[in-house]
Amino acid sequence: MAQHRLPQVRERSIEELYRDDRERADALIFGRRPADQRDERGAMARRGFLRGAGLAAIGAAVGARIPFAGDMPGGLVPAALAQTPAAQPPAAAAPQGPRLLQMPGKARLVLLQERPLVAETPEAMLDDDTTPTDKFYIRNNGLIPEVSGDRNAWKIKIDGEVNRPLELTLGELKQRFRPVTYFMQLECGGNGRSAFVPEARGNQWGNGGMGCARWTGVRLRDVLQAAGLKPSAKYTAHFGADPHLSGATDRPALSRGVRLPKALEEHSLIVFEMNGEPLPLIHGGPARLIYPGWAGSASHKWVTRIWIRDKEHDGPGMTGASYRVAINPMIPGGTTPESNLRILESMPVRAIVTNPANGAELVATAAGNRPLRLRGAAWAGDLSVRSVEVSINYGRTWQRAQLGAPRNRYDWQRWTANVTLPRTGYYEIWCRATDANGASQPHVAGDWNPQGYGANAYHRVAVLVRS
Ligand SMILES: Nc1nc2c(c(=O)[nH]1)N[C@H]1C(S)=C(S)[C@@H](COP(=O)(O)O)O[C@H]1N2
Ligand SMILES: [Mo]
Repeated sequence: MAQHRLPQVRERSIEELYRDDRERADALIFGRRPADQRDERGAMARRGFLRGAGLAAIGAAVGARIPFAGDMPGGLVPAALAQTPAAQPPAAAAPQGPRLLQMPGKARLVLLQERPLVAETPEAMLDDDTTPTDKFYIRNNGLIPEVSGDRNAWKIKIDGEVNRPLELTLGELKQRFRPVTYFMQLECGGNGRSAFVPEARGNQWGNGGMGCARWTGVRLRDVLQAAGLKPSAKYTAHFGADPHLSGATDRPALSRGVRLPKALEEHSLIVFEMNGEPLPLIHGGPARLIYPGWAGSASHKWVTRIWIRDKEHDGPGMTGASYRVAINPMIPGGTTPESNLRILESMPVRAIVTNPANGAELVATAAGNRPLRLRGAAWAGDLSVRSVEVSINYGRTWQRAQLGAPRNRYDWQRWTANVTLPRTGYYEIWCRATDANGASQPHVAGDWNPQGYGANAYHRVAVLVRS
């Protein structure tokens, strides 16, 4: 009987494939020589889908053995290639790979922009129960202000629709009002943006434009009550000390606000400590606002003035398509009248895998499989998270994770799950959360909007099990 012999193909990881021959790896996966189209390749890959690449090519790229290949949606880009640059295998990223932040007191975050300074925390760096300050993402719209001298001399003015305009130093603020401490998540409105197809304008965040720190400050509502809110008070307007990118000091880099009910919540704070230390300059010290659960742009850093207005604020970052999402769905990539856009407030539900890291290589047990304990976090803006599910077979079946309770409202919720990867090969761990209202995450980013807010597609992590 003639024996059928398959050619001996050594299985290779994506990392090896790219390290050996980047051009060929691109060609294998993308079916063309994209030397002059690498940016497009990168952009498409991050969005999670390929144009016209076959499963065979993907299999070849990831080392040919994909135990759940039959469950893989057509056109899916392997997560090993589709995640944030930092999480990609270093060899793949080498030529125009991620630039990492180099800043005293900060971890090597992924630099998304230098001016203004924007840096993202790779998901696997969000594995602590409370995000350490050095790992916390950075988002600036303008320049970093120069602050010197006594922190307690920092002044904050409250004016507008109040009976007694106040100007308080931080020292006075600490004396007059009771400090409180909460674990609260802060998330950039653009977090997840890189999942939008077509690409939406702005920093191409993965899921790491967020962190959950321990914040200490005084309640904004106590301060506003001391100033005496007039019945006409409807909205806050925030101003800070950071110069506009142009260097002009009379032009705010950003000036947003919130509806009064959010400002009066017990968790809306004027913060002066982060994780038990004086609030660092890069995170808005000496003092900043924190409105947990809402787009991070409301949480003004280096805050100097809170102007109470009788109508929706219209400062830089409040008008046009800035921090606005579509009311009725719009055609992705198209335009929509301003009347169909509303201000982004509470952020949508999201879960991330924080361990293992994307691209992890694991060794199979003697039994040929690989048990794996997954860890992650989930949060849902103003809401709590009801459940988190994980899948190892491209979403064909889902398994419920053990979900922890928040330590206080607006804390993120940590989760764990045990899975067994049945044999050697390439896998993707997918996770998704459902919020207290029953809303879950979409497979691909939905609700496209011109500046790309609120994308909360599933987080996917590539894992290779070797013998
Ligand atoms: N004064 C000022 N406050 C600001 C910003 C800014 O550019 N200037 N950026 C906002 C945005 S868009 C976000 S997401 C958060 C980021 O806070 P962090 O840099 O401490 O992570 O700060 C907000 N507060
Ligand atoms: Mo942001």
